[in-house]
Amino acid sequence: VSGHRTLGPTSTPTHPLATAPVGMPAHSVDGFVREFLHELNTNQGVALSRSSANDQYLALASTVRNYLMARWLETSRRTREAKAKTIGYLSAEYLLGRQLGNALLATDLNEIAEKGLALCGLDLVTLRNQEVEPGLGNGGLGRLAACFIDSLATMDVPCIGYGIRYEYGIFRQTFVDGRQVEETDTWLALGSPWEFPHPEASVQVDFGGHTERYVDADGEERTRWVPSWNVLGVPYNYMVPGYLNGRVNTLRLWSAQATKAFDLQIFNAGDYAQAVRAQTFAENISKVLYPEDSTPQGKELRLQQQYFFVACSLRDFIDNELEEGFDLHNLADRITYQLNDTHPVIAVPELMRLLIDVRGFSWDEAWEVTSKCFNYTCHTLLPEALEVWSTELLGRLLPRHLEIVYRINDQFLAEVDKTFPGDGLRTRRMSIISEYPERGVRMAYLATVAAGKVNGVAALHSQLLRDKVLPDFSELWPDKFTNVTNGVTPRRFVKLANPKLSDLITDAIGPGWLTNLERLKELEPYADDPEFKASFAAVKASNKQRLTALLKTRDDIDLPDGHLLDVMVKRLHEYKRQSLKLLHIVSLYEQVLSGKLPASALTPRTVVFGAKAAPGYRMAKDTIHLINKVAMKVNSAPEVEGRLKVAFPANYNVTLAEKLIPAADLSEQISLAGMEASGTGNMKFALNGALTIGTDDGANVEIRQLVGDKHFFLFGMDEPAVTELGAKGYHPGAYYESNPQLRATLDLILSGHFSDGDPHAFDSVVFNLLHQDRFMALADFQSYVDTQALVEQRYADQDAWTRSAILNVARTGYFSSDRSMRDYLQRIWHTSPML
Ligand code: B1N
Repeated sequence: VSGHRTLGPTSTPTHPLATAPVGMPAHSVDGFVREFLHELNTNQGVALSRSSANDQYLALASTVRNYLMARWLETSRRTREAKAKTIGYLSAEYLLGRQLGNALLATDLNEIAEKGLALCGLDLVTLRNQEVEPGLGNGGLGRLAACFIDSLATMDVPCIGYGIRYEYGIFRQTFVDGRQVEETDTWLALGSPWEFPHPEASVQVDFGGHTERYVDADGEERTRWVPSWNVLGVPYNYMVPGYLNGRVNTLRLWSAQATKAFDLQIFNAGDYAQAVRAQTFAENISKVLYPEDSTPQGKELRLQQQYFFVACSLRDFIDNELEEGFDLHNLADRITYQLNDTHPVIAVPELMRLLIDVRGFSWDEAWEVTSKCFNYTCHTLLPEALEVWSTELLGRLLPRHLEIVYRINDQFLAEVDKTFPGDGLRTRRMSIISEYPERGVRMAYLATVAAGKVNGVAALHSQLLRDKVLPDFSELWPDKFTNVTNGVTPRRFVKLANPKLSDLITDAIGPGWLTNLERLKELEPYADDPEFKASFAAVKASNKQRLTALLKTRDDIDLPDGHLLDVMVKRLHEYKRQSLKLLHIVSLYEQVLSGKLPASALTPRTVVFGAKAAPGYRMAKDTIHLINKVAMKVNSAPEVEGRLKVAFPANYNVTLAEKLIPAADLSEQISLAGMEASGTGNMKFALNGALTIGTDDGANVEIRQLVGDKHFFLFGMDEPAVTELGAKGYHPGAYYESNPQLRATLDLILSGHFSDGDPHAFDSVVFNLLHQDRFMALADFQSYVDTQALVEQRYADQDAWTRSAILNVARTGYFSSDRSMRDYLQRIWHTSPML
């Protein structure tokens, strides 16, 4: 299975169709109906009259797929022929969301499909709702990868996204008595019409064993890796269609399988059960996505996953995408790998190994190539999120790679010593190898040493990355560091998620903005146009109704009419401070309950939470429990009836985001300043006309600069203030003592009011806030509730609010992931779209 596959016909084709350019089916309702019924009959093997909704969905998916197929084949032919430079996006996560709607949009087939299906007595929306989204990511990092590959395809840039085909994606969240319970995500159970497996192109990946020195035929001393076990990587290809431009790039996800050799060896020895176990062992590698966002655990299987997909991906490009005989000294002319955080960084020693041990390069030649092929994006500042692999584990799983890392480190530290002679402290600080608490490989340092460019994901984050995480590196190589602020694809998060707003925008400024989002600026004058404002408000109201209907059927949640819709959706993490939002809710409730405030003084408000907690993250799970318990109490309290509601639909995912975000009035972006690298939900909300209440953190900083202070609710400490408070000693208890409203709020939770009289039910969350509060929620409490009062004042003037909402849309076109991709192309990849 290794090396070049035999491709193409074995003798010269004579049929005219065999050499003609691939055709494309015509766009007509009749043609569509014919193809749809054909797929239903031949693929699903059912008649329309006997078909299930799932059959119909699958038939529709393959019909649309067929329209894209000719373009896919043509794209790959054109790219090879042009020998164009490809972006190899290496990411352990892709949070794609549903595919059908996007494929219909990219092919302009939505109307035709709707009409054609209606002629068959079917409803497009119903069929779209059959799709189970592939949740192959945790949160922002995985969704960003999905947005980026969409933008590259739309901008006609050759890109292959490489990742893992997890059999089970992010867990399905349910609540039992308000506590999170995880269920496995069986996204493949009803069939997966968007993937194309290619078992014949499988790649073997080795693990374990030891290394040996030997002298080759030329008398050169060389090293060989003698691995002890291996698995097969089977590629599954997915289409990544550009928006109406005929380009279809590829996402290639790898699935692990046992190698035959491995199975047979054991089977021949007579132990069938053991052979099956071997298969299970191998297939475990791509079995399940690790559900940790921002706080990876150093688990062996995770390292196996990382090496598995990266080894497959490098081999795939070198063996199958490049023409035979290509001189690998020039590899950087044909591919640039983007490392999406440190998860794929093992690719660096893997490319070195391929070039040296397999291709016979010298160390220096190999480093010359490798150091031109990689760039590294860092997505965090949290120290516990920086991956360090113990040398014990790495040496056991990948002994040759550990040797290579040691040598990279020796060579690097020699360079440091040359620049800063005798500065032993500095060399120790900068070493890729850490010594405490155990000897380990700092993957972020390895990435930084190997990368041509290192970037953070928002201006503030990139600054802090230089100043606080990698200061020695930025001193040594100031030009290596750059920023590319994240973005989101407007195709999914404006056009698909908010069709009514999209129509309104097109009515005002004409078409074309969806691929040139800065054109939203042309909406600015409409912020003072009464007719436009009325239409804009009507779109928001209609999106709220759509959400109300969805939450009723999906979660049996009743959303009241006419409320300020206040939304906080993101992974549950202490640094994001869902607990601060909760304190605000309890504070409002407490003031009414204790008679300090008449209920009539509250602006009718519904707070919607959406958040998954990592299954092993106790504090996060306890916070979910507390939110649900507060929701139950508040929602049934007559004192705040009609004034305050809390909704927490379970299993927040991309599909729900597409309905929630367009309905929101207020976007909660309240992380402790300096902790959220960027955020991307913040961008989606602003683009859909929600106002932000937020700290001076991540991309919030840039959102506020663009929309203007008057149209953004800023609160809390900024990053220097946070650092200062931390340095002088932070004592959360002092805020409790000195702030009566905060005290009353926490005391109400401690009284057992939300836990059927049990005063200890939420000790973990409350005592953590009182005694530790690593993310300083209590310090920002007063500023937060004061700013929420400003929100209410502003919301009372609906006209002014709508004006601000329109200006948020008009001024945030910058956050298109098309712009992010342009920035990567110019500052990092040094390449351009195909002509
Ligand atoms: O990446 C997003 C940013 O917008 C967010 O601010 C940032 O928190 C997020 C280990 C991560 N950083 N690190 C991760 C995910 C999974 C995992 O196993 C870390 N995710 C982010 C996009 O830049």
